[in-house]
Amino acid sequence: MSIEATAPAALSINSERLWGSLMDLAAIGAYEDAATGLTGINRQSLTDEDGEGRRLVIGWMKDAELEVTVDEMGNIFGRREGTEPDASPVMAGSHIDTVATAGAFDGCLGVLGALEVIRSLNDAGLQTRRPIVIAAWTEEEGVRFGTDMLGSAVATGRLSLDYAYNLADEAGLRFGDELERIGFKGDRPVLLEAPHAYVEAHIEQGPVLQQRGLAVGVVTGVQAISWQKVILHGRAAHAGTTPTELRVDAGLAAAQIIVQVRLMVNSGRYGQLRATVGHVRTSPGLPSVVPDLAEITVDLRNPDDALMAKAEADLAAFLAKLADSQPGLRVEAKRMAKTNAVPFSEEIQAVVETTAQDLGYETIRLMSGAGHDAQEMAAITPTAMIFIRGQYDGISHNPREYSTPEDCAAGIEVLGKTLLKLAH
Ligand code: HGY
Ligand code: MN
Ligand code: MN
Repeated sequence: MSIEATAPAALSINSERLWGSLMDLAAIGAYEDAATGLTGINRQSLTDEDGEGRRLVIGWMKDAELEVTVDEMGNIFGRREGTEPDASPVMAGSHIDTVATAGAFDGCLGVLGALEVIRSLNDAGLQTRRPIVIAAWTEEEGVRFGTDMLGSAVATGRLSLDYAYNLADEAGLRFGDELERIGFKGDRPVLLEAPHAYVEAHIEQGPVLQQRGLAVGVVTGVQAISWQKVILHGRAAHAGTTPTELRVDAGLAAAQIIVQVRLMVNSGRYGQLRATVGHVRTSPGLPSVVPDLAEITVDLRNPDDALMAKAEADLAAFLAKLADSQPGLRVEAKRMAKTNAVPFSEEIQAVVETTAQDLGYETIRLMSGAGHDAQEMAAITPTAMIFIRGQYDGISHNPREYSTPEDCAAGIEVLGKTLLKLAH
């Protein structure tokens, strides 16, 4: 498929307006973060706060004269008509749901940046041949219902609507019911017709651009992701009277797994494997009771699919052996999420790169350590991403996440000019 890349007309991003929208959205779900002393954001998907954020963004989309639709997964689309309405649209977007300890930029910069491009096109009275559609995808983070990129994965056919509707959060609330409860179970059919191209702007969430002194980066793809929940069943017993040899200590088994995944990373046998046990819960959670239940999550990341498969297989073998280490211990592993490494379109990367350079931004190409909706869109259309420099070593999933107004404007200017080229 040919990517028309012609010089775009003049487009100027309103940096203050972009920053104002980012801060207004960040106010929804804001909380005082004790760990950092900063204001964090907790706007997890399908909560009341998410509903409020969605309604705010939809209001802005309508103010920008976009035709707004909501699909069966609650994915929100805003369409700006082109001079050729039948031409397949150029899409841009990201997500506005957050982890529980978020900053103001992860996902939101991509959605509000795409909205700023629309606002700037309106200001300039610019028409594009192709329609432009901006998207806010549901449950990208996956931290509430346990599967990341959920909305975009169903829209592109990787996961089913039924699978998504039946996911439940820690309190047992079903995704489908929560979607209905906040009023975002839309009637637009969820399976998305392939657009002409998809471009996502996102804060880098890593240290590379800051280390290189660059505002903008061209993303080559996303590494593989594996999430699993491991549940360890032991036997509750008195912490004082029970001899060690009679114990079936679920907490000990959990600790052994936490150490084992770090030993795997350090072994070098799995390439650039990264491993995180982010959630640890023991029950009954009392100082004088040997835990009979432990639940942990294991997040593995690897740019190499084969080495990811090797890591998963070796971890599974370790879990099987672990059960023998304490007679009576039962080990249960449940798949939460799994995506292979995804390369982005060379053509779209080239359009982003030349656009940035024509605007005077030096760029590098880099792989994404984090998952993004763009990796789902890459299955149905030529796709790439624009990374925007984060400060403080690019910390993210933390209230310290920060990008400057200048860098945000730079990245969204590149997004705008890229969309103009693709929609020409
Ligand atoms: O976990 C991730 O990589 C993304 O933030 N959902
Ligand atoms: Mn994100
Ligand atoms: Mn995230």
